[in-house]
Amino acid sequence: MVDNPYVHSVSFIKSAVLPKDYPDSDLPEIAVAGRSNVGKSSLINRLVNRRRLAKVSNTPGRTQLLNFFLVNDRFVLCDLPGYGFARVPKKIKDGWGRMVESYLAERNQIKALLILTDVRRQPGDWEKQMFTWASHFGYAVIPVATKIDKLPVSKRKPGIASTAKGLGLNAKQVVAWSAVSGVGLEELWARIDRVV
Ligand SMILES: Nc1nc2c(ncn2[C@@H]2O[C@H](COP(=O)(O)OP(=O)(O)OP(=O)(O)O)[C@@H](O)[C@H]2O)c(=O)[nH]1
Ligand SMILES: [Mg+2]
Repeated sequence: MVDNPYVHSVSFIKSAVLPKDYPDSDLPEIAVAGRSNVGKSSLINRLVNRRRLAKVSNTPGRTQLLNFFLVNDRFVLCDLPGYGFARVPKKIKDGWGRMVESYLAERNQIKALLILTDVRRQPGDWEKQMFTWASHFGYAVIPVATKIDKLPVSKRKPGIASTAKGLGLNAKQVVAWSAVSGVGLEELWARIDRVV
């Protein structure tokens, strides 16, 4: 991948499920949340300019642990497992809820939650739940509409507007994003800079 002016170093720290296994760090942390297959791992890779740092898959439910990455020796990104993959057994789904909820509740260094929604789908109760959790725990929210490249250019603005409306926001608050074309990269870095 070509050089990305925002990144000078990045590394995988570790995976974890339980709080006792979270990395020992007091750097500001940013969590990446969204439904399964929405493009969380792809967003991380594009953001830090690495093809295969976070595992990307066509099979939803690929990321099943909390994965932590150190960026620019300045902040930590946490790739959360996707919510709501239909073929995952109920027991694992309940486990997902507990894992993510205890992470959000106990990880004091979280500064912001990136909430991803596919621009082609209306945000639902789950996304609203994440907004509620974020404000409950006092985290900034950075809403991101992913896969904008999948819409023809003429449908992009309306797509963002409808995502924003579904989240109770105005269009300017939502970052239009494509991990394929790099749309949104500058905007997302600016928002991250503001919180870390
Ligand atoms: N066209 C397009 N495809 C994307 C984009 N982002 C992700 N994808 C594709 O969407 C699929 C899922 O991407 P992932 O990044 O693995 O999604 P995820 O949210 O991490 O998925 P889980 O870990 O299963 O929750 C892959 O086939 C990606 O190549 C994007 O911006 N544009
Ligand atoms: Mg993933």
